Amino acid sequence: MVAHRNDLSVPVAVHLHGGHTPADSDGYPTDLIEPGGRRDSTYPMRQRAATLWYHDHRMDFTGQQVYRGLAGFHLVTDDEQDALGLPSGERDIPLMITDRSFGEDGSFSYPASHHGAGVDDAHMEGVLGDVVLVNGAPWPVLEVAAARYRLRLLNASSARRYRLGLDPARTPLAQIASDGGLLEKPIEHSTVLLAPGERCEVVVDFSAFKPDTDVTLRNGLGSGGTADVMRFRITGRGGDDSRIPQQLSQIEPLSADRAVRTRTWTFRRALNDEHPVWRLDGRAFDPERIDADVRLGEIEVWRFQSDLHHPVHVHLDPFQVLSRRNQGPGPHDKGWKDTVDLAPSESVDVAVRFRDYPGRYLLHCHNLEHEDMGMMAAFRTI
Ligand SMILES: [Cu+2]
Repeated sequence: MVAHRNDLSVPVAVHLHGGHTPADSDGYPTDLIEPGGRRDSTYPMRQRAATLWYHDHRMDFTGQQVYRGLAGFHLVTDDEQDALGLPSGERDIPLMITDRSFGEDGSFSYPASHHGAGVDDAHMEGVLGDVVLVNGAPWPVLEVAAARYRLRLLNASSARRYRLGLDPARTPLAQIASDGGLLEKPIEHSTVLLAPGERCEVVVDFSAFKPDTDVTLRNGLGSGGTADVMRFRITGRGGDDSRIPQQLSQIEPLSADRAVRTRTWTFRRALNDEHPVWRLDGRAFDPERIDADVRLGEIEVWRFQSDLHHPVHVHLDPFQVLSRRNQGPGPHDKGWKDTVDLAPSESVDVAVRFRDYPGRYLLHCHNLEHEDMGMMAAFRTI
């Protein structure tokens, strides 16, 4: 149980992203904690070890409230993971990556709405900042020993996607986990792609670099102030008894032939009174409406279709990516996912199975401005 007390002057809603959480603790966008109020959330943590994060989910205000800081890590551990010998302690580093813009006085400048709820037409693509922050600091420097480190990468930005890689690229990024915890086997990447909401955990062996050198974590999709993310400064040799086992975990495949149905969800732009808006299945989110009933324990194929980039997030339970554009999963789709990056005009099939908790949950675009424009739907588990 976690008690959230609201000392702010605005209502908030708290969602544990990736949490396998009873419905009344999931942070539905209208389950508000009013100023001066308090709400107790139950997080049973009957789930695999994984890098979760909590963030605001208030209807129509999520983008600006997360922008101003209502987000943080929530790390789940378990015995399976602890026994593997991965880098741990001071060599297990959560890195929350965001982009922000600042006013002349150094305050956050959230441009999309100066008049309360919602997003104006000029920010249809979402809010992009011109400074990259890691754990709240602009372009920070981390001193590291010449040893293996586990980096838990989280894209907590409103709308920016990143392609992250080391410069110089002398050693691979060995991916060990994604949104829903450990992969079955590590995957070596030269760069990793992260859409808003996604997590990717990599092990980097800094012994590939000479002491007293700097290594930059770059964003291949950025330019100017968003091309660099942070730096690592190698301090010297360090003892290292960590390892990356070739078998990390076992994952039960949710195969399409066990699915009871295929459900299609379409993420597209629409017009509302001649204003462009983002819609899920052509409708704006209505917190009183249930858009689908789903039986607990059954496997379903959910087909997500897009017009442009949309990072699709499903609450309550993770899913497995089956295919993209009728081809196999992409290089960053392995393991249990709770957020999947849709490219323009793409169709992605995932297999999902909800467990344990009946109630009302969300799926939505995790571009926070798209979400605030109503690109969300409610499903009910029964
Ligand atoms: Cu979107």
